[in-house]
Amino acid sequence: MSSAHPITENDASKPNQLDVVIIGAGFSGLLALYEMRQLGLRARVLEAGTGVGGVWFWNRYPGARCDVESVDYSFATWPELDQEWTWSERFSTQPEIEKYLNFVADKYDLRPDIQLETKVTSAHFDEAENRWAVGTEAGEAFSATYVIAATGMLSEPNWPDIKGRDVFKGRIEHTARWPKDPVDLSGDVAVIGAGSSGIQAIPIIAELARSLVVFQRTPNYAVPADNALIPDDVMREIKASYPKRRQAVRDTYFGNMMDVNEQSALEVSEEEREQAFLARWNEGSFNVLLSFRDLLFDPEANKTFADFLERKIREKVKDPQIADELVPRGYPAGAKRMCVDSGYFETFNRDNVTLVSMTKEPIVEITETGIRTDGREFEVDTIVFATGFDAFTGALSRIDIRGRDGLTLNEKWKDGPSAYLGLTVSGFPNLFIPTGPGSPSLLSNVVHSAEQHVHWLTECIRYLGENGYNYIEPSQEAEDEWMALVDEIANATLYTKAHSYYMGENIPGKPRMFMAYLGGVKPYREHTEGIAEQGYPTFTLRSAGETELVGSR
Ligand code: NA7
Repeated sequence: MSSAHPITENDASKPNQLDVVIIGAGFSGLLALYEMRQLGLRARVLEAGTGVGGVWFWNRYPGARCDVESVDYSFATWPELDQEWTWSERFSTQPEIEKYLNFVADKYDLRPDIQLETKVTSAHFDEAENRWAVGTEAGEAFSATYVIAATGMLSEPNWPDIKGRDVFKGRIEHTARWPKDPVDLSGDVAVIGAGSSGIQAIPIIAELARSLVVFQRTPNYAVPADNALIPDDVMREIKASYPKRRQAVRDTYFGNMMDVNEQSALEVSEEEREQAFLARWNEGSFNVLLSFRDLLFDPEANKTFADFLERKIREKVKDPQIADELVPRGYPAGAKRMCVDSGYFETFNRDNVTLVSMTKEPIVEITETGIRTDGREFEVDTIVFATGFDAFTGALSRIDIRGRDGLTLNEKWKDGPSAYLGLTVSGFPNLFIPTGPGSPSLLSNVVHSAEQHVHWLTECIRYLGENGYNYIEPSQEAEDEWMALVDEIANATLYTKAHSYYMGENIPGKPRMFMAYLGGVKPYREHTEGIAEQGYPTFTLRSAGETELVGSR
């Protein structure tokens, strides 16, 4: 597939002079490396971790697993990989996903161009040179025409500012930075946070620990995963029809095989509604969210859904007072990220588990021996922060990114992130941000969306090369229009009615805005492909002259 491209002169004495620097070795980064090589470009992945996997490298806490079905939460790029790899469970565990990504790295011989333990700290665009200067924590310097910031939207852990964290004499871990060596959870354990990570970890920690105390700020809606091993014959059938399945997923709303019931929740009888919810509930995972078309649009329809979910919590939790604490209130069901659980609510029936509702009993401080609330003191050996991420912008904001005229990305995004198509940024030429803010990203099957972005940017870089260009930057006008559309679509839904990380609200001081495109992966793909087909009319394309057209490597 090699073709003539403006690539960096291949000078063996300058190994860090590249065509493309890719930051991060998760799903996006690995695929981007493969694709850049297919274009004949010299690319290197710089990855902070000691292994590949991105979010699936770092999030190795007990119970970590995906909650989109593995057969869809995987690369569609390589039909041969679909046949070769066999998922064991409907929702695979972190070790299996990490193994898969390592398998991909080996199968496509990606490792020679992946530099581990390399934390990128700066990326400055030099307009005269038409190159990005990329710096690392260890002081290494790289130079590249293009930067693909495959840093992930859930990669920078949120460490809330709770007084006394540094005085605690026991062990503190964060779900998003869980160590590779085993963590002894047999003693008294506290978990702070009850989002997806907490909800996955808590049932398992409860079984391991002598005692577990869960500090919950906002109760979350959770639906059962209904996880199971995938029987051999089912996997055979999936493999036989994989090409069709992969194709079908492209035309869905969320990028997975779930379909929306086009009825309104309000147009059916109460009994029919209950049956519809139950049928989807029994299918497991997010299916129940799509029981009716208007659950995330109409407050009244949403109320029927919230009531159903509340009944389910009360069925599972024996103590009505504890159930009461676990029932979410004050925001539409599904407007915060729905969690997918395996025995979460039932965990609160155990004698060794205590729930502390932080709205009533806030944490005052962490002490040398545990956690003190304004009413009690809990002595623990281990504190687990399951407090999530500085989502969408956290990883990028910690890199000193400077575009044209020295403009920093943090300055540009001080009122909230703005990215044309959620992938490129005006003022920051030749920078691509797979699954970036303003794209379907975390509001879709993120692996599907990562792949779509990487394929799109690969076609874009190919087009540039084939037409003698090496500079691309979206217009500010197009970017503004795009972000207005993202906002308009979000405001037509109930997503903006909850305090959530989608809105930046889990991080004090972060601008409040909905950070994903909610129009669905199919319209998004069609729109972005249309722009490519028209020759990128909303971008400035040019040749910066400096890099020579020297052909493929
Ligand atoms: P989430 O979903 O952001 O959950 C974090 C949890 O931590 C949530 O319950 C938060 O409560 C809680 N939290 C955050 N800050 C605090 C403070 N200061 N005090 C107490 N509790 C706090 O992150 P996860 O890691 O669980 O899941 C992230 C994604 O990973 C998930 O959506 C999937 O895509 C996989 P809050 O709700 O903010 O009141």
